[in-house]
Amino acid sequence: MTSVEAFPMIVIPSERGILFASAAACGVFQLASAAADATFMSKTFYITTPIYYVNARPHIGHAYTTIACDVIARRQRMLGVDTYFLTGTDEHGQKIERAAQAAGKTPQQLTDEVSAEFRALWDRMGITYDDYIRTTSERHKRGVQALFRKLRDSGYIYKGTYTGQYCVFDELYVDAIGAGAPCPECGRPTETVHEENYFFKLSEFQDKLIHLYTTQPGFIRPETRRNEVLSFVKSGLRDLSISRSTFSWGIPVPDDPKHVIYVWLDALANYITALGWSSNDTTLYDKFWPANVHMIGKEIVRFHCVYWPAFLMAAGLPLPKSIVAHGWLLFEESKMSKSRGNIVRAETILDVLGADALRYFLLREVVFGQDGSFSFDALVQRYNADLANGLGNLASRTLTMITRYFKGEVPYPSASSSLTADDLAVADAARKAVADYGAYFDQFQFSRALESAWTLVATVDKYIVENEPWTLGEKQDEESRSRLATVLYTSAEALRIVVALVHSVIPDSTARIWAQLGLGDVKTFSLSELQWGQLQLGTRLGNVEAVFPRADKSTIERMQKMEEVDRGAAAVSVAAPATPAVGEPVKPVASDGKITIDDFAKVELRVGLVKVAERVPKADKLLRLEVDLGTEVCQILAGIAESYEPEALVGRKVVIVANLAPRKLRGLESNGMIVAASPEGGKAILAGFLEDVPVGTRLK
Ligand code: ME8
Repeated sequence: MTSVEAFPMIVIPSERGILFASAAACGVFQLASAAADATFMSKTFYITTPIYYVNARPHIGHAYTTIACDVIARRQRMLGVDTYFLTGTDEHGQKIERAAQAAGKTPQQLTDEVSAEFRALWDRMGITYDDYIRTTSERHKRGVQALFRKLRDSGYIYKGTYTGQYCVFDELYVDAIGAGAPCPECGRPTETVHEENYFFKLSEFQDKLIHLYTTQPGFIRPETRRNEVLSFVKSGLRDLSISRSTFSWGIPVPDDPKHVIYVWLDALANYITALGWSSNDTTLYDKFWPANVHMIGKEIVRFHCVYWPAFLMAAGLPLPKSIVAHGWLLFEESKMSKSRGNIVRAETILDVLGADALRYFLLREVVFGQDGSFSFDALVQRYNADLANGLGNLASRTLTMITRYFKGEVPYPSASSSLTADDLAVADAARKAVADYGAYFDQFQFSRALESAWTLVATVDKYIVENEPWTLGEKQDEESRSRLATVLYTSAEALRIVVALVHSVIPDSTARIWAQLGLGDVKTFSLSELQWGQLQLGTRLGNVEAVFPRADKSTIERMQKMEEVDRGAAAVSVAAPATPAVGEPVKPVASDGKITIDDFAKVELRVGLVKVAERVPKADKLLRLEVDLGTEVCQILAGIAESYEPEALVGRKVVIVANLAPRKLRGLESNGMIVAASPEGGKAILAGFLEDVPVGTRLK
């Protein structure tokens, strides 16, 4: 095989270091110069996802962050950079403890199950993580305790008393006043916490943090998030409580095991404990820390951009180079989230269209940094337009014609002297695509990077249509054969360039097209050497077959149905817990004595919010509750005083039988019944919800 010389060999600009200006838009990534940015300028590259909570199963919001990291990690590896990619699960804290309780499991059982579910999904999607950290692992616990000691020994921790509101959903101390006051972040009722705690001297880091944000503008991206954090820190920082003592599902404070370490200190430390910081083997830490990119969703910016750098500064450790916050995936107009119940599972899309379709859609459709809506219609439309009709069609027609007209061998193009303006324009478009793609990519502007690759696809399509290789193929004269060879060579070479560029985004399908081009394993290709004209003449094509079959209308309905069935199954398991109420034994039902749906409908089960809870004098087992049902507040007497402290119930959402006839207990009227499980010989466990649900909602 000879390398092509017919096209003038112009050295293309390096993929990195191209000056580049982009439109300023809210939440969109923008830096004046990729060259000035340290994020991609190291010999090694370390990228992390958030570690996901295990109180509910994964959805495409989690997949979005994980895919973005995977795409970057794969590209770094293709550029020859020694890369480490970390993901994992966040398994401690009150939220997980309660979720386990509600599911009738131990926290360890729940975390084992859900963590495995996340990992299995990433494996199924071909996510190329190098390590999967779980915060319940011994290596992590040891590292967190070492960090706590280090902060304490450096004089940044003291003991005090915290009285105030805590949002269990966000695991966040908040400035709100009064029991049940709404959390300023998520609007859910907060709980009053009065505890002796360890405090971290966050207030001492205000000036240092402001200095960090102003001297390293790339530390927080995009710009809008940096500005938000800057004004938050400028408004003043208070010391932060970093331990809890009213529950036990966490890592014990060294030398004071009555306390567990605040879940965010525990979780953030994963980024260094996974690398073996402070362990016997710090090879990975020495090689990869500081991280190049912590990728996160915008709702956890404060933890990553304020608390985390402050902890690291206090411990005398280097800071990550960049924290990159993307926007939210919305579904049915609001943030896709387990608590709202409006999630879409990745599995549905994987089953029907495959992982590449999901990866491409999320990065192409959503402007990274901004919120973006997900819909099955848009997914299928993009898939058909860009993958089936775009790249897929370009590949199949180019490769099929080479097979038909040149017996499956890449043909010789004409000598450079006889290249037409059309031929040269395609080569120029390819060079531009390589340069633009790299520059946009390094700015985290994935949708624009992909747009520039697809501009090349469109250019080649137009070139093929205008040069009609199928007409040339009918002729046998030398001139037509030579022209046909040039057109097909040019098309195949442009195809090769697109495939190499977008391999990290759609790895499976591009690996197949690469093999069909007769180029072997795309993983071994070095992206930093990508140039026009490298396709070797005489390369024998592999087996040519369609990579993206067209999706018809029924595909949308199929996916919607799959999600409906799944949601229905989840709803049934919530609505039918078959849990007898405490102190209200359910009459035994004969095994053949099934009830009808109408019988069940007579019981009005509603979501209630406990506003007041107190002991009933001289009644050891009874609590008096005032429960908000949305339309009224009712008084309920519940036999759960041996299972719950009254303070722990205020602000909690419970299931109430709302249409029970009133009755008197200890002289007090009880209007309704609270639903709980009563395991044999154990304490009562209140029925609850993993997702947030509005007060008053009927269970049916
Ligand atoms: O916050 N759109 O875990 P988490 C986009 N354990 N991204 C979304 C999303 C959506 N609708 N929903 C979730 C935690 N994500 C902590 C993190 S890190 C030390 C501890 C993604 O399970 C996004 O990355 O609530 C978001 O930040 C993360 O999942 C939150 O996951």
